[in-house]
Amino acid sequence: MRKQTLGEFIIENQKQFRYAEGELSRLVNAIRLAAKVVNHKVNKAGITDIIGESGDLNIQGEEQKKLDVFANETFIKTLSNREIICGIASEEEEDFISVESKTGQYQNKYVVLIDPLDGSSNIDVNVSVGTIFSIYKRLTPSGTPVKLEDFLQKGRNQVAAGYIVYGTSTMLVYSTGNGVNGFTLNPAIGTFYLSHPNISLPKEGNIYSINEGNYNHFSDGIKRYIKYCQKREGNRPHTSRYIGSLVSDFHRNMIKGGVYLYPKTQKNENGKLRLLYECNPIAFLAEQAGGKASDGKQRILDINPTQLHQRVPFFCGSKDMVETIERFMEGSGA
Ligand code: P6P
Repeated sequence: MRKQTLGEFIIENQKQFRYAEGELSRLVNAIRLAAKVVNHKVNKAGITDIIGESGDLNIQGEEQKKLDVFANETFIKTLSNREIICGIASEEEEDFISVESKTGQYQNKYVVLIDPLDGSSNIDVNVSVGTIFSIYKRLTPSGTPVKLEDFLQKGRNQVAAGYIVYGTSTMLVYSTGNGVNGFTLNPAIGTFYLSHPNISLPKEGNIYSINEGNYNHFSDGIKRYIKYCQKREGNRPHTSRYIGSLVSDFHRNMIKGGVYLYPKTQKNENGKLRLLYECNPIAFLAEQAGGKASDGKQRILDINPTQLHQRVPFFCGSKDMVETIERFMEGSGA
């Protein structure tokens, strides 16, 4: 039986979208288009001059690779030209961007936060990378320029979130609050097909993803958890898998079960991952699929943001595994 396309899925599920006047559908369609454009470039990165350093530094002070710049510009342009959003924030932009509508007003109701190309340090070594997006309704009055408060919302206010993983195949995985669905791109015809309906994140798992190179800088609780995973007692063999690309590590854990950890370290005392456009959207998807996401103490989606690019410690994936980590971090062990 032919698989449903993303376009058909959006129309069929239109009624389920909160605020279902159709803008959110158009917004997902705009993300679909931008994803195809970026995918085309990512797949050609090895044979065009776009690979490698662009010479610029992004606001994180990191070498900005040309694909980073291209992905950032593509998503901002595609999302801004569709009369859907009134503001956008990006990992690659120091400040948020107000988006006027064609009438010169700011009637559109959604704001988007994106990490346009997460894991970009992997590009030159042909390892998968991803785009992460998070969507909210604005809080400030329609018809006025957006304000920082429109972006500094708790993750539980998200109306939609998702990622694109540019891997062995390109997938768009997203949720509008009614479960998580995955769509795989058929590059021959440029169409996304529903390949992973109603993704359920296994409650248990035996894969842990962490950069063990930071071991000496982890808290005692995290060190004990890593040793617990490495102990082979009974039928509990854990496997360590770390791609160095959040979207890819999380996507695998969504399908197979497992947990991703980015604790605080001496170098990153609040962890490395960004709350607003990495942790919140991934946490939203994890919970929608039956998983869990915490900063070691509290639910990620309950954190009250204070800065656009703030970092938080991040533990996300199979519910039982996240809860085990929380117990190790409070000192009570497995
Ligand atoms: P480290 C990529 O820069 C990223 O934000 C995530 O995609 C990835 O999981 C993590 O950082 C890798 O960080 O410090 O282990 O290289």
